[in-house]
Amino acid sequence: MRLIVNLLGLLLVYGLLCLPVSANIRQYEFVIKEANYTRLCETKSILTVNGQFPGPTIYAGKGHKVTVKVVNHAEYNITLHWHGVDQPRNPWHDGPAYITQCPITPGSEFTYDIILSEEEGTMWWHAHSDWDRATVHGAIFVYPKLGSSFPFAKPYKEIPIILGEWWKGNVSQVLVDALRAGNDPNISDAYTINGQPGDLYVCSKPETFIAQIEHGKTYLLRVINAAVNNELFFAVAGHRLTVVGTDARYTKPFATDFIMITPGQTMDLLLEANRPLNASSSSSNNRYYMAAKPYASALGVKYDDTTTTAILEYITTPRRKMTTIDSSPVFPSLPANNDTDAATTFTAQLRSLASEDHPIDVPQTIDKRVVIAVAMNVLPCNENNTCLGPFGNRISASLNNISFETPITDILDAYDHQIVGVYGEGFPSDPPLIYNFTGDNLPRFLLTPKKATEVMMVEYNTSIEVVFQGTNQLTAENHPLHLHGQSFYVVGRGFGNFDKEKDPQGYNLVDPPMENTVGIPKSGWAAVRFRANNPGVWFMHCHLERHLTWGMDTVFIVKNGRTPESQILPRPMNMPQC
Ligand SMILES: *[C@@H]1O[C@H](CO)[C@@H](O)[C@H](O)[C@H]1NC(C)=O
Ligand SMILES: *[C@@H]1O[C@H](CO)[C@@H](O)[C@H](O)[C@H]1NC(C)=O
Ligand SMILES: *[C@@H]1O[C@H](CO)[C@@H](O)[C@H](O)[C@H]1NC(C)=O
Ligand SMILES: *[C@@H]1O[C@H](CO)[C@@H](O)[C@H](O)[C@H]1NC(C)=O
Ligand SMILES: *[C@@H]1O[C@H](CO)[C@@H](O)[C@H](O)[C@H]1NC(C)=O
Ligand SMILES: *[C@@H]1O[C@H](CO)[C@@H](O)[C@H](O)[C@H]1NC(C)=O
Ligand SMILES: *[C@@H]1O[C@H](CO)[C@@H](O)[C@H](O)[C@H]1NC(C)=O
Ligand SMILES: *[C@@H]1O[C@H](CO)[C@@H](O)[C@H](O)[C@H]1NC(C)=O
Ligand SMILES: *[C@@H]1O[C@H](CO)[C@@H](O)[C@H](O)[C@H]1NC(C)=O
Ligand SMILES: *[C@@H]1O[C@H](CO)[C@@H](O)[C@H](O)[C@H]1NC(C)=O
Ligand SMILES: [Cu+2]
Repeated sequence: MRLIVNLLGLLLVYGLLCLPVSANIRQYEFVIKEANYTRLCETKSILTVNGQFPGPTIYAGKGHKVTVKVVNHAEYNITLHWHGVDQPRNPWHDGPAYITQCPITPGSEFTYDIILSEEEGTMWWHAHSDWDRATVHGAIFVYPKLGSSFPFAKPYKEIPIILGEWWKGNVSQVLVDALRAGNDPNISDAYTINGQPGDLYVCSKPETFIAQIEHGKTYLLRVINAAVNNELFFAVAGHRLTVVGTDARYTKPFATDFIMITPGQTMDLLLEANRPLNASSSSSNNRYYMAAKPYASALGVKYDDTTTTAILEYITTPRRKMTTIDSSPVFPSLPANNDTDAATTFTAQLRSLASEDHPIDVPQTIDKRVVIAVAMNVLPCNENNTCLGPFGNRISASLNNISFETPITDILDAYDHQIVGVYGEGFPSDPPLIYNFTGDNLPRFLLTPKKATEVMMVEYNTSIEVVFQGTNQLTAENHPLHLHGQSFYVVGRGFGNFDKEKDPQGYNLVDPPMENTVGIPKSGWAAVRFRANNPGVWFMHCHLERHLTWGMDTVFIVKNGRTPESQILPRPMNMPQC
């Protein structure tokens, strides 16, 4: 049962912590359409699902199947991706445009099968075409199977916290302009919590998101970073948070005053409503700000340095009439925007729950190690750019010195039909050039990547380790690398250059966190392990949208195994055509 209360324009959304129905297949219809939204004193038309921003939440039980019929009533090509859902053997419905499908063109429709397996907790869905995901996104909540329960006391209610980014201008145009100029895209004008910028922005106060809570109860905050280009710190004034899950996997609980969350990640947090209640006072004394602001790791790159807020409000009895906020609620303390130590210390605490009911299976040995240098680059201009980028070039980005070129027909179809010429199988297993990746003053000749569409072929059931090596080329930055089709164990992270003799000795092979998006530390590296037992065509990319656009992407094709159960499902009849 879901309760939606619209009280004096203050929207409260709580899902009760059980599923409305126990049916194993749930069906949704998502209509892509433009809708007018007013934020920061200006009204503009944005792309939405069913007119909602953020879009509708998908509720499911562990292991269930969900279908979403997408009807495109907009004037844009679009695709949707179910972020964090492994989609066993089902790359057909994974979503990235020109990787696993051709776009859903205006006026047409496509039904996605979302096959859930091991995921339990919070995920999300978003558009995976151009920058449409700025406004086309929503939550996916996956509940324990009937008869099982959370690995912690059942929270009283849950509160979705969807962190987003808002541009006053047309986001599609921001992308077009950035590609034309060859320079950094316009920064956003606000961050949002559940679609609302909050009290610190002009014209936003009356619609700030307010979650009403009862003293003595425990709440589950399901936090999703759906921002386009920014990692974020998030905290709640007056309350410590207990992290219990990330990326739809449970973690060993730990208490923290703030979190750092990269685009693409989710975090499940318990909040105990344990502040003393001031029943005699005006409501402001029983209100606490929740706030998010950027963790901006790149030096010299312009970013939106504003702060979004929402409010936790204790319900007093007798219930007070809600009026506009008369005085400021307590504000949380958040790390400085450039506080890499704070980001690192927080992230280092994440560990898998690894309990009897939630076992893990970290590959103890590996068949193959792939090292991927993650770099910012520049390319010479062509007639389509005006060269406003560094050194009179245009900005680009790469993995192992290949700046991914998106094909005009999808890779999965080409793989399935053995069409040659769409992609090559030459994505290198190691950086083509070994240099001091995290050195200062790197020579300029390193900066130019190759533009190509190269994938990495992976034998079925390979135990694979991927080491992402951050580089200082152009700008050092924390890059959230996201893999489709499987989650991975983050076995190690560190600063400087990865040392293949020394660093593996420090790996956590006991209870590393399982994630689908890992932040590669600025001027550092991260090592992940997984068993490649999900055959398919799986996109891997930085989840900062501008880096994805510039080519910080590649594709892993996991080959079929020998048995029918280890092979890609047959191609659905209704795939969109290019
Ligand atoms: C948005 O508002 C403009 C101006 O009032 C109007 O022309 C347009 O039809 C509206 N769009 C939608 C989708 O309602
Ligand atoms: C980008 O920012 C510039 C400078 O603020 C502004 O003039 C321009 O309209 C913006 N572009 C878009 C598409 O919003
Ligand atoms: C936004 O910009 C895109 C790309 O230029 C354009 O196709 C679209 O019509 C614009 N949308 C609105 C609502 O102005
Ligand atoms: C309760 O609120 C009143 C009125 O705002 C204030 O004077 C008092 O200090 C508050 N008490 C506590 C314990 O915060
Ligand atoms: C962060 O920024 C502050 C203020 O600009 C500066 O003083 C400080 O040195 C910076 N810290 C780091 C770690 O870069
Ligand atoms: C410039 O853009 C046009 C239209 O998209 C395209 O046909 C052409 O190949 C582009 N030129 C280069 C050098 O990429
Ligand atoms: C790489 O560069 C860093 C930063 O300048 C320096 O501290 C380190 O010694 C260099 N490593 C090697 C192997 O040259
Ligand atoms: C990337 O490839 C280009 C073109 O082959 C080369 O000029 C450049 O030095 C390479 N850079 C690195 C870091 O491998
Ligand atoms: C995958 O590899 C593991 C470890 O080598 C092995 O136990 C398992 O049987 C393999 N599975 C398949 C389907 O080949
Ligand atoms: C939309 O997708 C179709 C099919 O791939 C393609 O032919 C068309 O050029 C695309 N339109 C735009 C505006 O990208
Ligand atoms: Cu990146």
